[in-house]
Amino acid sequence: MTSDLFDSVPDTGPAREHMAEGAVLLRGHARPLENELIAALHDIVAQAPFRRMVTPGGHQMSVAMTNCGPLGWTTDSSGYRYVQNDPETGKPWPAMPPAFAQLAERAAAAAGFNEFAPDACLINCYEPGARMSLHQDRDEQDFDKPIVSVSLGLPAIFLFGGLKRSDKTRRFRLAHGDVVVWGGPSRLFFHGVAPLADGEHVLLGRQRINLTFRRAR
Ligand code: MD3
Ligand code: FE
Repeated sequence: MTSDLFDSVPDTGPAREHMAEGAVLLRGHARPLENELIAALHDIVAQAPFRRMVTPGGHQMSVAMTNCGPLGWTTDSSGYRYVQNDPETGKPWPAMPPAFAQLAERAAAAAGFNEFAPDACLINCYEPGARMSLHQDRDEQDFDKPIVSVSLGLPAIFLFGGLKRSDKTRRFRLAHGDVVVWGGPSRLFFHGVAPLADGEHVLLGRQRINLTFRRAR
């Protein structure tokens, strides 16, 4: 009777997926920590609210951002850079919660990158329709260090290309609790996020949060 329910193919796939050389998707890896991560996120946002930054080209981003940790990524009309203080408040960025740093370090190690010690965590907030156009992350000093990302809330379609902007992109669905480690050759691959589809997440409502852990200096 109900056996078709149990026979259906899960939409999640294997727990660990190889995306490209150096890029590993750990599905659901952050789920055991979801409540701790979301509580810490609320504290961070109370001190350093999400804001939509302006690119050097003069466009306001659809994604709202904030940071925690010793350094935070920012952009304005004069360029992209990492800074110690929140330009909106003049205060240092909120501290990186131990649960954040530990998750990033352990995920990096699981992907073969030992002793990853992030000094920056960029926090992206997507509402329905928000997107991130194809780009490379090149504002960090050492491209041998990976970037670790943690997706929370609504699922997104992640676009993953190659070293050239014109390389074809593949699509990956990133859902709540998914962790990705981007190192090795994939560290400089072009990537982006398709416009977020509307929906309602049980813990986070109509939004997607992405934590990206970096070693900036
Ligand atoms: C792949 N964020 O913040 S996941 C970004 O979902 C960014 O918010 C997306 O791209 C997001 O820069 C994508 C994080 C990510 C970060 C760096 C990468 C993916 C990457 C560097 C190389 C390849
Ligand atoms: Fe990026």
